[in-house]
Amino acid sequence: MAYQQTASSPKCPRFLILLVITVFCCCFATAKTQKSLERGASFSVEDDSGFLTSPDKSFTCGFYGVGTNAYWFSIWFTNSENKTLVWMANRDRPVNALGSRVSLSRDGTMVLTDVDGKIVWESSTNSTPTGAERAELLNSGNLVLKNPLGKILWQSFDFPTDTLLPKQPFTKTMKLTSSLGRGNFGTGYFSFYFDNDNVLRLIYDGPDISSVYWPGPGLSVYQNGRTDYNSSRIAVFDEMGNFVSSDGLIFSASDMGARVKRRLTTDYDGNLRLYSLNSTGSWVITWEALAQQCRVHGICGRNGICVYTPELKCSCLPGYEAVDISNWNKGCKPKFKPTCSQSQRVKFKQIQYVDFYGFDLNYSESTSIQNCTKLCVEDCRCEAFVYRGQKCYTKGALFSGLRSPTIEGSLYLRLPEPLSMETSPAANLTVFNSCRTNAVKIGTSSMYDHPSKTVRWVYLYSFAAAIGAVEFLFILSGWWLLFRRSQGMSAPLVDKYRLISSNFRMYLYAELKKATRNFKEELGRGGSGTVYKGVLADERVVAVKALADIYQAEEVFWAEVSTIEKINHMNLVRTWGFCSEGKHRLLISEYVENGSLDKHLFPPNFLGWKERFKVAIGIAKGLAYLHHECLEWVIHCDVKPENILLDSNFEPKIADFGLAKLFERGGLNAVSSHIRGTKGYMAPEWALNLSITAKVDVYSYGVVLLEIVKGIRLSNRVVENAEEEEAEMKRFVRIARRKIQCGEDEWIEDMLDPRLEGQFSMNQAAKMVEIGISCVEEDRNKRPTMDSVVQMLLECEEESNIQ
Ligand SMILES: *[C@@H]1O[C@H](CO)[C@@H](O)[C@H](O)[C@H]1NC(C)=O
Ligand SMILES: *[C@@H]1O[C@H](CO)[C@@H](O)[C@H](O)[C@H]1NC(C)=O
Ligand SMILES: *[C@@H]1O[C@H](CO)[C@@H](O)[C@H](O)[C@H]1NC(C)=O
Ligand SMILES: *[C@@H]1O[C@H](CO)[C@@H](O)[C@H](O)[C@H]1NC(C)=O
Ligand SMILES: *[C@@H]1O[C@H](CO)[C@@H](O)[C@H](O)[C@H]1NC(C)=O
Ligand SMILES: CC(=O)N[C@H]1CO[C@H](CO)[C@@H](O)[C@@H]1O
Repeated sequence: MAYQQTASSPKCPRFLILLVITVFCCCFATAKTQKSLERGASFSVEDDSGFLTSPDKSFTCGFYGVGTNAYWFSIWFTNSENKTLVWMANRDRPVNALGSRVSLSRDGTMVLTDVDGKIVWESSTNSTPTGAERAELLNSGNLVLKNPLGKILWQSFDFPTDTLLPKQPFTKTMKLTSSLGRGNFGTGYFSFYFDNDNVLRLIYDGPDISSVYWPGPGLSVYQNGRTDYNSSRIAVFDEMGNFVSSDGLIFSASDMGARVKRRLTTDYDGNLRLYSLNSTGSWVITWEALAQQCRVHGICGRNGICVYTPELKCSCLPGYEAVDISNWNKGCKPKFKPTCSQSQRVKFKQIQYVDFYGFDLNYSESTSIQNCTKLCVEDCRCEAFVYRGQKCYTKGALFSGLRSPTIEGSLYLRLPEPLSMETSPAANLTVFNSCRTNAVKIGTSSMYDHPSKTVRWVYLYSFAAAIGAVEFLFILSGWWLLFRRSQGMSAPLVDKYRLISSNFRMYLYAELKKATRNFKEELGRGGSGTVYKGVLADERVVAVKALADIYQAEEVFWAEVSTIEKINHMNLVRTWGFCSEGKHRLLISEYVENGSLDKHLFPPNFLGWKERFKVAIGIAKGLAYLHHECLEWVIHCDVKPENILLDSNFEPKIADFGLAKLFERGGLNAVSSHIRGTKGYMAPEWALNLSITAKVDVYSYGVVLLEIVKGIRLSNRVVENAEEEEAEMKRFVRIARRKIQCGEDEWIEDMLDPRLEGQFSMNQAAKMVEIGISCVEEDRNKRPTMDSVVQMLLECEEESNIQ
């Protein structure tokens, strides 16, 4: 509708119509070429989107529309590809398309009204004298209100939004505040401003936190090349592209020189950039405050991690999910209930190359990771800790997360124990307490070991110390309802342990003493302790392993126990419970009648084909469970015939799992430099110092599988004779490969245990050799997963034509 009120006269309609038309034409004609808006005049959205232009036409002032019904009274570069806004009157409150208008009122105030007549914005402030006669848009992009003498009474330059233009002074009262996002003009979270100490800074001022991120927050004002003594707090950049500030910040556009249109903008991604407009109307960055975009704080919100690839990407920490995918500033929320209750246990996930800025609860130097973990476990506020070069930073909140290969150390994220393993695209995870060192041997396998022949690199280290329980509460199932307090620890740390299920319980030392008849029948001795046979009160036959003194670190023990408690599979030795009393640390597991595989397979003993196949598939299933299904992904790290026990039906049960530590190259050095496993069964990556994945078990399984087929020890366990024996496995693989390639008939018979005397399934044997060979590939990427091994073996399980 036209903005001038016409007197309505029902008596002369013709005249009226004529008048209206005249007025309309007049209006449109002037609107397009208008250089100023006079007092008393107004302009509506429907008239035209732009109603004021600067004399050189480089800037336009008017209504900037998005969609059909949202308009902002603003100033933009006329010649930029997409009208680039440099100033907005009402960034947080767009007006309607119909009936919204800007007017220079009688008292000389510029007023923006919405369709309902509500004032959305006005130029006057308490200090602004009224009486402006006209509004003009200058060549500099400054919208000014002038009095009849040409004196500027108000100017948009005094109220910047996110952009500073050449010659626009930037003072202590101003802020360049980013918009919310591309095409979302609302007030965002990032601001460029003069801080209280006279220094120009960039701050993230979000819904949860505020954090200064530029210049370098870790450095002093002087280290950042600034000064704080000049309190004039003024900065300006000239038409050549030189920026000079009273705090010593000086920079120039890379295309320094006159005649270029420039702007300095706090972008919605939190970076401050200087842009130049090129001849095709595109903006070219000629300077920016932060070279590394992820150094901007708050960009991925709380619990978010920023990755620069070189595109910026946000992702959530494992166990967390995005609050609003379209607005990462909102960050991520936990998928678990973040409580610190007694019933909740915690575990820590190591995330490499990640750091979070600030919010340190405690900082300590030269601390062990165990102590650092303990510090975090003890403090309910602690959400994670960063451990870097013996320095420990516990974090009360996780903001401004950043992932970069240059970051040393790791973040250890505190998560409630029942949370299952999540893989996050941003973070390569290491499960904290699975696949641990063999500091504590659990299970029954070692009783079958010959310690003299077994090469073990035992070391005492465990991340698990983490969980570091000191005091704990236990309710024994059934009748034995009683509380126990573990000994040998000092601080009250309890609460992290939930009640142990009825299938898994804590035993009293006296009970075990009785069950084993005072540890009378010794089944075996291993590096970590001695195993005794026992019969519990409920007549279950058990193997009781008394752990050697050296392995009695309470935290380690607890972590071990909590890991294996959950593991339950028919091809894995079941652990029934444990005992932790005074100096005694014992583990109670099922007694497996037939002893270990090596006792049955290798000469002078002999195992029939049916049993061999059953054992092969059973081990594969057990490992597949550990690798793929187990709640906590576990790598065994020491698969060998001695660790495979056979029950009365020759069903195999893997022992000694849940002990290895998942080694992570570049992780904690103390860990990665150690090797465990048994020579001959160890994958090459152990020696190559590569990261350890589940594929090390696949390799060991391959060796065992080939031994099952051949019926002799292909691997070497006799150290002094290493090379020769090692060669035997290699020779076997080489010959088998050649025979397969040449398509020799009957090749398989040469590869088999001659003692079988033809009593075997050709297909099964061929499949087992093929799988075995692929499992022992040097390149671990060529090895199959245990899941696929199970599949392949199942395909020929029904084989009945024993020849
Ligand atoms: C202009 O807008 C179009 C469509 O929104 C967009 O694809 C293009 O990248 C924009 N150009 C610039 C220079 O921002
Ligand atoms: C403070 O900075 C302003 C602007 O850069 C400069 O003009 C002035 O000389 C400085 N004052 C002192 C005492 O250095
Ligand atoms: C202007 O900048 C755009 C985007 O950077 C670029 O594609 C274009 O080639 C430039 N034009 C000129 C004339 O430099
Ligand atoms: C860990 O803490 C214990 C007890 O608080 C202390 O005795 C020990 O020295 C600490 N270890 C390290 C490496 O800081
Ligand atoms: C994370 O894992 C992927 C795939 O396993 C690998 O390509 C990438 O390099 C790893 N990144 C880091 C930082 O370890
Ligand atoms: C070891 C250490 O510095 N502990 C401190 C951690 O923070 C709490 C409270 O903030 C202090 O009380 C501890 O002394």
